[in-house]
Amino acid sequence: MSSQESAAPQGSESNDPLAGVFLEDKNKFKTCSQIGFYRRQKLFRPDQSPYLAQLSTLKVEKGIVTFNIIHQETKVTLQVQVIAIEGKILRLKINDVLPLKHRFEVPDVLVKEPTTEWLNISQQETGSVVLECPSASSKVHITAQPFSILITQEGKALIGVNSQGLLYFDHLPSPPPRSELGEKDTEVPHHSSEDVFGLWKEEFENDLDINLNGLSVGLDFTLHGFEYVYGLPEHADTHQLKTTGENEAYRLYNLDVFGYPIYDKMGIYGSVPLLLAHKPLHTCGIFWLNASDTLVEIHSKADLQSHLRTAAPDIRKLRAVPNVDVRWMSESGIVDVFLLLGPTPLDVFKQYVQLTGSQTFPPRFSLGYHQCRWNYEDEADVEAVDSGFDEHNIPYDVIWLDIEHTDGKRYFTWDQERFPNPVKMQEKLREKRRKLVVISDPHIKVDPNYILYTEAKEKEYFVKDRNGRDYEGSCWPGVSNYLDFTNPDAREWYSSQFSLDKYKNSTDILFVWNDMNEPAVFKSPEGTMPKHAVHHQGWKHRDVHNLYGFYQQMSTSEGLIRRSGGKERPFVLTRSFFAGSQRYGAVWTGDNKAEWGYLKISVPMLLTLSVTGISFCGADVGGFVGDPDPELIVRWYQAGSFQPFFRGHAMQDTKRREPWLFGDDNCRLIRRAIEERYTLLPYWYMLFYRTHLFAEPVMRPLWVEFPKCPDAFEVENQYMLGNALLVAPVLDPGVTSIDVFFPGPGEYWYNYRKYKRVKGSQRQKVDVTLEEIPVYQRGGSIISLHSVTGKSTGWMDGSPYRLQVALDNKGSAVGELYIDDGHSLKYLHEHMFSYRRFTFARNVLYSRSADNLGRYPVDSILEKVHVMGIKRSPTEVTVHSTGGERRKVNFSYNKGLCFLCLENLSLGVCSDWEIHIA
Ligand code: NBV
Repeated sequence: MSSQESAAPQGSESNDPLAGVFLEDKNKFKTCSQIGFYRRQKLFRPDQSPYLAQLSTLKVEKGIVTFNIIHQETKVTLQVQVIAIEGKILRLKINDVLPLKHRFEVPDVLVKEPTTEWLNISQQETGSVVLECPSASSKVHITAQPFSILITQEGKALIGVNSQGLLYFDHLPSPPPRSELGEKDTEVPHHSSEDVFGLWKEEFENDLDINLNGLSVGLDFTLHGFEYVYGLPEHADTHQLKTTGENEAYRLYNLDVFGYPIYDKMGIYGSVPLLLAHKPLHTCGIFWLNASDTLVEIHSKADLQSHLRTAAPDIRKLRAVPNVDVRWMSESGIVDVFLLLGPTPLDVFKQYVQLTGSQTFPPRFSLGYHQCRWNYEDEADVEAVDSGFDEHNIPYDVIWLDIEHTDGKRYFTWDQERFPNPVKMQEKLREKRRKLVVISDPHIKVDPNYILYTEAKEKEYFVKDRNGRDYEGSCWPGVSNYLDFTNPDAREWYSSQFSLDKYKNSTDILFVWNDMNEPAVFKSPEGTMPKHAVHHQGWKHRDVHNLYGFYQQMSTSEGLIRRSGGKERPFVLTRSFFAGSQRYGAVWTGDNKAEWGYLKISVPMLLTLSVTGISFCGADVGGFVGDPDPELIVRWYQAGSFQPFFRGHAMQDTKRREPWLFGDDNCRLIRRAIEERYTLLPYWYMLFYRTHLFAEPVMRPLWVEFPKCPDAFEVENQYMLGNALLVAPVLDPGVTSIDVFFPGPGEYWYNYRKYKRVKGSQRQKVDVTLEEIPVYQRGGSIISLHSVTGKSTGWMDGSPYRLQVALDNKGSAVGELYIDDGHSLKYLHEHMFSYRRFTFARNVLYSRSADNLGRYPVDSILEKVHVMGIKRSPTEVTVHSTGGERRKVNFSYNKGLCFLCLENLSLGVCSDWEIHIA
């Protein structure tokens, strides 16, 4: 079926398999009160914890502390483990002592089994034990009755665990018999009481989900002295997490929500169960390693003094206000939680990355502009769009093909009528050093003539239904089976499909886009796979749901690496993700709309992804659903140009929107926005290298760069790119000025394009025109830029550089530049890179190596240096190169702006030299 038939408009006939697919209807998704484990856990009231720690069972083995806790009514015993991990991380695991059934423990997300450190018993009394973790300068206070834990640092309360007594652990057996619930099945337990509250079954959209194993878990945490919490993507909501109301929670459940509502806590495409808490002198994090449906409640400044009355006296006096209380509830699995103790934001990012891995270092082309549409119809269309960019002198790097390029939505194939000669098409793109990205979804058409289907079926690589047959769902190709990416063999097999000999008509300039991998299933409850579907080793879909997209992207990215014989960096975009997805590529925020509200919310959404490890993220420029007016699209290009993943995309049946279709003036503005991206590419590339190496997010909320400045904690319409650029996108129509907050007492900020200085720690009304969005460079930074742009990033290889130096109030600045071949893994295996540091101090600009291991030969030229903040006109400027050579340099100086401009420098951008300003 072609897409023209498949893109059913709203309200189409109900016998149409796609009816309702494009319907924006929140009722298609569960609210908290429609979720059984939520209802069960909410019966539990705070301050009545039934658990008692049996401290006599406490033992320390290889630094790991283990003890039992007992449910005083049911007498069920659980085991608690407290583990100190190098780098100031504490891990807490709670699991059955004698399991009737093993619970799912999330595999493959942690990059390795964490290295443990020593925990000692420092104090033991009746009813309490204090453990000391010298490496994290913290103590763990365990109270027996009721069971709770308090982490302190330097004598101050930091994180309380179960301090509200909400530890929840479903024990087996407990629910009523299946016969009473109306379904025959093979799962375990027996019980006689009635399911009066509907606690063990959910009826939703004609699906009866009976979860008699009911392995739900939950726990509460108190963040002492904290007011600001962030994280927990993905929600179309503010960056700062808000207090949740009655029957409300942030849901982490990966769902395909077409045209998702904004300012909403419902779960959308991906999940990272990481929450960050910040106050002026401390940042910490809670990483809840659980891949099942998860709900998180947040309450601030709750008065919890009452339960502390029962705590040991030394704990009571440690209490600080204000507090944030966070309650996690998950449908299955165990309690496995990592407390990242900080204390700085960067420390927390490092701690998280140490556990889950860092952002993969992307090939340079992927930092350029991407042009996508559902769909570029055929080869002629691709060629026309590609040359349109050249005709209008707009740089771009990648053209994308959506589902219609395939033969009937059979991925890894081509529609032979529309794309009769894909290799030739790719070769033409290659000539301009451009690339192609094609889509590859996880559903596989049930078709005995489709080799992918027959092979996967024979090898048993599909997810099963509860009756043991291959699970069938409906998606783009019609009836489909779903690859079981949780099976390592299936992943390996899927990876191998990307090899050039298997994937017919693919070339090495073809990269991949994984869509619909929540997974999306039409006409199924919540548009996804039923929770009772069965995966590898018998795990239920409910256990692994949030991992599905993570695994597909893992397998795709490994496939692309293998295709190149282990030599090239892959590029894979995914819609669904989990903790650790940063290791495999980029993420985008799915089906947004061509409305100002969606442009506005793209900023907090991307900031949240960025602080939870996923630096390479972006939102569809222009908005996917609907038609943007010219002002909106211009503003969106200007914003997108300063966001990490920069792709224009549009839904089928929207008006064509290549930049030149908006008239000459708007086309000029869009060109300008894209050119600014290409000019700044050296800075972007360096930021990605640093996020890969040092875990620093590329796009940063102001609180990360100004952690001591409370005025910055709530700002989410501006952000920093690295530590040097402050970006204030225009997010509303028709405005002639915007309010910009310049953070940091003592900081200098310089207009990025016009060099005028503004002092920090103030708000200013800044005039704006449609020409550009306000961007400022921070005093004390040096950024590297290209001085000219070209057709594509590859085209600009070796093009000249310019340094933009912004002096701080001491007349100093520092910045870095990273260069390599832009695509291979040689930077990693052969030190084929050049990493440079530029320092400006006492009127001398130095160029030195930042890493002497680098041995990549660079012959690019540094053409210009611009210095902002030079207080008087120099009398002479000289260049000193290695080997003692000295020469004078021409300069111009603008007194009003304190701006010095050096041109025609002709210095090796990666050589050692000094520029002396006398
Ligand atoms: O493959 C078609 C679209 C794609 O263009 C979009 O980017 C994805 O988010 N896809 C969703 C499926 C259909 C959405 C209505």
